[in-house]
Amino acid sequence: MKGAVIGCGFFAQNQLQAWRDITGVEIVALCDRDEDRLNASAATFDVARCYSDAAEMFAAGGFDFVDIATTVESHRALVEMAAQAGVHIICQKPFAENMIDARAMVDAADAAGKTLMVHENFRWQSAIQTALNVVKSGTIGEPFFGRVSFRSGYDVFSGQPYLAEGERFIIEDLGIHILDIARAFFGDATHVAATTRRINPDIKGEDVATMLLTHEGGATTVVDCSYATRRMPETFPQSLLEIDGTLGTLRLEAGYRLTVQTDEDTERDVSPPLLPWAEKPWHNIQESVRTIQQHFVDCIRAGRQPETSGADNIRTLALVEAAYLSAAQKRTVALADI
Ligand code: NAD
Ligand code: 89V
Repeated sequence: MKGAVIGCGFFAQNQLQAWRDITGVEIVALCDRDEDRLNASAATFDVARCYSDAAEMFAAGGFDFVDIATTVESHRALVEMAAQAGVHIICQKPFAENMIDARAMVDAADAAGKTLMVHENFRWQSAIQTALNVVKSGTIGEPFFGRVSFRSGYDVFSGQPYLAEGERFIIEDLGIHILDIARAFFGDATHVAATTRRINPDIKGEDVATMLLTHEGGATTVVDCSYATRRMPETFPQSLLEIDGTLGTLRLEAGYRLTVQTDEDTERDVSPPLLPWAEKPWHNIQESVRTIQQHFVDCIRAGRQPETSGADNIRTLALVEAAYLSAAQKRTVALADI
């Protein structure tokens, strides 16, 4: 399978590393408007075809899928271009700037008969997958309460300076992953109530968000995110879990410690492996990049819809929109109204 990557920035380096690990995949073309970044990635990953204009790259063709690793404002145009060109698409989160764009992107891929998957990788982290398997096995019974928590003081702005500049920050960039994890465990939500705060005076958007979700099955979850939490040991980029079920409880605690309490108590270390190209503390995220990209390829080969397809991710994006609306209007928001 031949692929092309658009966007050779901060995070694409992980995606390019992961593509090298996937059997039967070759990245044959790269595109970035920034020539320095384009040339540096082409040299590191030994890719001969380089473009500064995505339209030119699609016109030249010669690949089966495109990996869109740019920031959100370019996603709709690039997804539509890719659908027109008749290639499968994997697109970074946040999927779109708004629901109208997201729906148009899904429609474009459907009309072309091509797979569209969102690179929503946090649910693919191995610790989260292990916890999901425990819950799915029924060990703790019917889950009725959850907390998915990400609290950190890590400086994300040095690697991703644009995160300090947007009107929106933590819900759109990080909360989107944490909300998606809540969906993976508890299914879709019907209502959201949220509060937001900005603690760091040097950024424009909110860096603290607390969201209360009512799920279709009746469960309640608390999804809380902060980049203003100074705590040692620093847990970036771990998502911590508290899940209470009718037969027991599951906790994923700092340091990747998974405890399951039922009639029997178990505790295990579910630390992610450190891939040869990965670096702590990002190794948790980096491993999930390889897993989600493998999932994309497996789904195309088998003719299946990916778990985190565009159509699925619209429902995570709706939670983001609902949380911002709830915080702005200080009221509970029904997902049906988004
Ligand atoms: P970045 O700004 O470092 O890189 C983006 C690159 O895309 C830039 O080099 C830019 O020149 C290029 N670009 C933008 N629009 C383009 C266009 N139309 N044509 C060609 N090139 C274009 O950004 P980043 O930090 O790498 O983030 C990229 C995306 O990855 C964001 O959506 C971000 O939210 C996401 N991200 C995801 C994770 C994760 O774990 N899933 C982690 C970090 C970032
Ligand atoms: O995953 C992300 O989107 C990143 C980070 C983990 C730093 O929030 O932006």
